[in-house]
Amino acid sequence: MANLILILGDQLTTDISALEGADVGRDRIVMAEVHEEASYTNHHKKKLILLFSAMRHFARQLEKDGWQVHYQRYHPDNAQQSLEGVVSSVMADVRPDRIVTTECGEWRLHDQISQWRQRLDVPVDIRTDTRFIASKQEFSDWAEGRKQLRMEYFYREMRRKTGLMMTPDGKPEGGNWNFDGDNREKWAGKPPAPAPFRIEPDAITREVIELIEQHFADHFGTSDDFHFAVTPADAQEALDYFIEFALPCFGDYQDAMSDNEDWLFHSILSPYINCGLLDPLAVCEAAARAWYAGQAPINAVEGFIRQIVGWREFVRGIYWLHMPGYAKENRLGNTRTLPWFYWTGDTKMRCMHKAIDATRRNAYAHHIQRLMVTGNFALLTGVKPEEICDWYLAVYADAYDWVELPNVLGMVMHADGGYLGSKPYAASGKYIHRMSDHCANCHYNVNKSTEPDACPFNSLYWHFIDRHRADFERNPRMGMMYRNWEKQKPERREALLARANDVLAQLEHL
Ligand code: FAD
Ligand code: DLZ
Repeated sequence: MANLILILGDQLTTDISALEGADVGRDRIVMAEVHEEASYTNHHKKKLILLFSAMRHFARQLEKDGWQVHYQRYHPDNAQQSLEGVVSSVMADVRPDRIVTTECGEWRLHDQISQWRQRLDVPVDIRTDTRFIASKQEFSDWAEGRKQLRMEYFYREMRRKTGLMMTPDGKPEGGNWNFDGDNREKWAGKPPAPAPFRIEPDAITREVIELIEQHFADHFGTSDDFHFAVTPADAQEALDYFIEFALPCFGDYQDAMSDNEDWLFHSILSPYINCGLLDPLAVCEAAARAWYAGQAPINAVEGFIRQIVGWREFVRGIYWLHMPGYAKENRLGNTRTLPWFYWTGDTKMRCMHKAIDATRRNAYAHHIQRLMVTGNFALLTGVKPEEICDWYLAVYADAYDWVELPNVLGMVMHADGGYLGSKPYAASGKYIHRMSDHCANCHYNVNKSTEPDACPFNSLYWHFIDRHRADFERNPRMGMMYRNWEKQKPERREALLARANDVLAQLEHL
């Protein structure tokens, strides 16, 4: 009898473990565009287009390869609007021996699928997702007994395991594990940033764009100028383009922000890596080859590889180690509602406007915009973690709970009490000024802190430091901030807190 193989929208590779040992002539593959998955958050229109189009292209390829694919296209009148609904209706037809699937990336769906054995009365084989370098078990073994988890140490394990940028005698190439200190240049327009890689929409993608415009018009963002890759071959071209044109400068300008360049030297590969169009290890191997061939410097290549085999694997490990409780953490006791301008970009703060507007247009903002602009602002103003997490889950083409949640709740909001990061990335406007040219064009003055036209980040920073004294005063990495705060005259401290309170009172109108 046949197996029913479920392939999810972010599992679009023939190497997916659910297909291992499958029988082309016998087994039935199920893929489905369903309302429940398309609407559990206000997904950016471009994310929906990317996933539905990539799913359709993948299903077509599977059929060409001889597989029998039951593919449900989205329609609001479909009888089945959930994955469970589609699977159970196909089961009625196929009467499979078992359901086979690869573990999914979200607790919400994982919890549902784990109950299918009882609910659908069929064995369910949930296989390890071998696209990750560390399995959930390996991460949990590594974490066992450690009081604090630090990415850097986990990253070294992953370098050893993969052999990426390692010498034959087991040492890191270049003599250091980490070249992050070299990756802090401001970008002043030179060298010019490469144009973003583009794929023009084909007939399938154009049809999906129409579908999304028709049925998801109220979702965040715009579908205009959709140019993401939607097949493995196109995503491979995007990778080749990055390696040739952007990787050489990726390290130097990794932390830079620009008023008129959305993408700078970033790879823009996360949407493809996360949905299966690119394999993360193959991406790192391509970067390493560029270093061995002398085409990119070590600070760029090591920095890039660290993001993927270090941060990406680390946040995923933390997610599965601590879900579902992790999503409810709010150790700083935040209560503020997310300001409305996160959805519109309508704010006079130039850096915020630029990051949100790029997000709205592209379903993309680079790491420093996410961390030090929109994230930093939410941290300083004390936004409720669940509201800022839902925003990040909705607005980016690469957003899935397993990667978004630890980045936002842990790295940005410090809501897990410092489990993921040793100190909050709180920063004043001076950091944004140092790393970008936004402030020159801003309504607010980054060199002022207490005046009505002062950059809001400046006073908010000190307000954050002051109100969280009990949380951070004894943190060795924060001691200097508290000493600097104490050094200021009482009148100055009072004026800073008064300005911050004014800012907080008029948050929606900044
Ligand atoms: P590059 O700058 O070119 O980096 C290369 C690759 O490294 C990325 O493609 C990505 O796969 C990986 N990477 C880098 N940093 C991280 C990280 N912190 N965690 C996991 N992977 C990383 N990444 C997502 O994939 N999905 C998310 O939903 C997501 N949400 C984030 C939210 C916040 C608040 C922050 C601070 C970071 C978030 N990240 C997320 C991580 C990172 O910002 C994005 O992976 C990166 O911006 C994607 O763009 P890129 O492909 O051009 O990355
Ligand atoms: C994110 C997403 C969306 C928007 N739509 C679908 C869908 O219609 N069908 C599907 O199988 N998967 C979709 N996904 C991905 C899932 O919601 C979920 O995030 C991942 O499968 C978790 O690994």
